[in-house]
Parts: sequence; C-alpha cells; structure tokens
Amino acid sequence: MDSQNLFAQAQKVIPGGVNSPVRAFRAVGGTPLFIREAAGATVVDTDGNEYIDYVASWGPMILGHSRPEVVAAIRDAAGRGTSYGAPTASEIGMAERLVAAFPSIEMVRMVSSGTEATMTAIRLARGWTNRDKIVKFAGCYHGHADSLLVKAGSGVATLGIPGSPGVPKALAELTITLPYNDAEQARSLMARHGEGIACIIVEPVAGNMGVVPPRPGFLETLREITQASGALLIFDEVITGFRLAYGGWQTLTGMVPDLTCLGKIVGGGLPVGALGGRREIMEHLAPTGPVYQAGTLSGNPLAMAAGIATLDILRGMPYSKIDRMAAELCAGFLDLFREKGIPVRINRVGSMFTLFFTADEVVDFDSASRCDTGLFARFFRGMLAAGINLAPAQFEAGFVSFAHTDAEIARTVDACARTLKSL
Ligand code: HOZ
Repeated sequence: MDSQNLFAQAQKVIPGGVNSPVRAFRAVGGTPLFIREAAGATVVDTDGNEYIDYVASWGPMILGHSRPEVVAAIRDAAGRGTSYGAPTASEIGMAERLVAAFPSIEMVRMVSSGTEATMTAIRLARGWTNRDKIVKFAGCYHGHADSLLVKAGSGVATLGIPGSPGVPKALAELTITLPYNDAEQARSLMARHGEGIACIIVEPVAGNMGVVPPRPGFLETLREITQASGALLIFDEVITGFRLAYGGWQTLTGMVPDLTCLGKIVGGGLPVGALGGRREIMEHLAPTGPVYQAGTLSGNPLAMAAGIATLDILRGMPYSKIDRMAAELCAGFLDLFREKGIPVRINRVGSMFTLFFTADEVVDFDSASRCDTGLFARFFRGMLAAGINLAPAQFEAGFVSFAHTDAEIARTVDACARTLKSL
C-alpha cells in the first residue's frame, strides 16, 4: 500500500497518524514517507521510492541502516529471549563501555529512552541537592518530561507550542529558561538564585533547534557557576554521544559534567537511554539511595546487544571520515545557495548539520526562529522529490553516517542544484 493510503488509515487509529509529532510532515506539507525497509544510507518507502537518508532515525543510525553485525547481534539475543525483567551480563558490558568512554561517568543506569534519561537526571539532581528549581535553555529539547517541555526545541518548536497543556503550571514555574549561549545571563541568574537551583541541563551542542554550537566559554561558565552554587551540571548528550567522537562532546573538550544523559546511538537503533555520572550521585538512585526510578524493559537484552555491537564497531571508526563528508556536503550546499542568491547559514559540528534559511548567524533559539520556514518547506519538498530524505522540520539536525559514500554525497549536492532551479 502507498504512503498516502497508509497515512489516511493511520490517522483513523493513531493521533495525527504518527507516534511522534514531527514525523507528520505538518511543517513541510504533504504525506509522510511510510518506510518499508532501509539498508546502509538508503531508506525505501512503501511506494518503492529510494532516498538517500540524512534523518538516520533522528541520530542513532551512525553505522547506517541494517548493519549486518548489529542485526546479527539482535537476532542472536532474540533467540535467547526478548525480555527477562532481571539483570543480565550484557548490562554490565554496556555500563563498562560507557564508563570507559566517559571520564565523568563512574556508574550507569540504563533506561528505555532519552526522555527517561533526562527525566531521571532531573529527579536525581533534585533529590541530591534538595532543591526544586531547574535551569534549561530555550530551544534545547530534552525529551517530553513535564519539567523539560518549557520553551523546548524539536517538535515543540516546529509546532509553535510554547509549553504544553497538561504540564501543571506549578511544575512549569520551577523550570527557568535562559537563552542558549548567553553565559552572562546564566551567571547573573545563579548569582541571584543559585542556592535554590538543583541543576542546569544543557545540550553541549544543541541539535534540537537545528545544530547550534556552544560559543567558546559558554559551557565552561556553566561548569563554574554550578560548582560554585552546589547545583549539578547535566550534559544531555543523547544526540552528541558517540556522534562527534567515541564518547561525547565532553571527550573532545575535556569538560566534566556531574551527570550525562545518553540515548540514540547507545541503543544501536533500539529504544534505549542511559544516565551516568559520579558514583556518589548515582548511588543516590534506588535501591542504594532514596531517588526512585524503575523500568520493566530497562537494560533490555536486545537493546543491550544492538548497543554493544554498535559501540564495538564504532570504537575503531575514523570519525574524521564522516566529519569530512558532512563538511563537503555543507560546502556543496553553500556554493549552490550563494550562486542562486538565497541567503542561508549552515551550522555544522562533526557529522551533524543544519541548513538555516536566514542571512544571520544562528546562535540561539531567537536567531533560529527568524528562519524562513516556508522556504525551508519548499526546499525540503524539492529535495524529497529528488530522492533526498532530510528531517521534515527546520529545527532539526541532519546526520551523515559511516554508510554514506562520496558518490551519495555528490548525488545529494546534485539534487540540491536541481531543487534550487525550481525554488
Ligand atoms: N524529537 C525527535 C527529534 N529531535 C523526533 C523523534 C521522532 O520523531 O522520531
């Protein structure tokens, strides 16, 4: 059945026809692709159309789709049972790999999504500090837990929802939102109210308002002011973890947060989240400590198998290769847009990038929101028609994987040239 019929059918039984809002194509118009299968850097929809894929399941598929070793590991694990609700050796294997990859992580709790990881991190920070308020940055998206939906990025930004009905006002009031990359506002807030603040949570490289790199000194200031006030610094590396390096942004920069949230790549394409940090803080989680968290599918054996297989392949991979390919892709895009006279900005960090339809530098959510989202939508539709699958929203990242080839990068630039002719 084709995507259009499936979408009509899906809308009868699934709100908006999708299980995660951005997938509904509301920001770009048209019918979402219903995917039939995927391999390497290619996804195939139910109509049989093939696309070079830069969504990569929103980040996890850094090795490409259906990587044989990962599929074999999942098959092998599935043959031994799909869920036990009991500890397994593979959970230790996963935790040991994360501890080895992140100097800031001494202990790990596995959960089933990035949302669970950040939600648990916030609860742990509140329990550890005995403080209620938290600080986040506008345009950063940390999943859909109540405290974190305030001025969030990703689908919340795409749909223009400032906060969400259903989040109690009393709870939202405990979330203080600051502009990303504004170290001075963060410093002044902490100087005035630091003793009531449990944590600052931040995407060290923002990926959910589109890619926005941290300005020099921004994250360092957050480290300094949290340390001074006794608040915890939480790095949300759900996207950047194992994307920018084997480890995370903190591995590249030597920064040491108190807690780190992981997900996406760590699950090798299966539903996974992880929370890690210093032993004394992590042991504040039940059953060693009083802060409660639990999950039937936490540490699921299939997810552990997929994640471990992915990490073991990634450990030997030259990240410079995907960084170079992403740089070439972005340079190709920029040349074409310049020739055409359409002002755009491309932010790229390693293999993640966003093409913003604006003439101005994008450094925070305000500058990202000034993009011409209508023009983005037209560009998106042109690229899709030319066989390129980009994220269907301006406020998202694109990802190059180890499965992309130079020929596919060249074909993507070529598709951009054809798209721009009709823009
Ligand atoms: N919030 C995710 C992107 N940053 C979207 C996930 C999805 O729709 O799969």
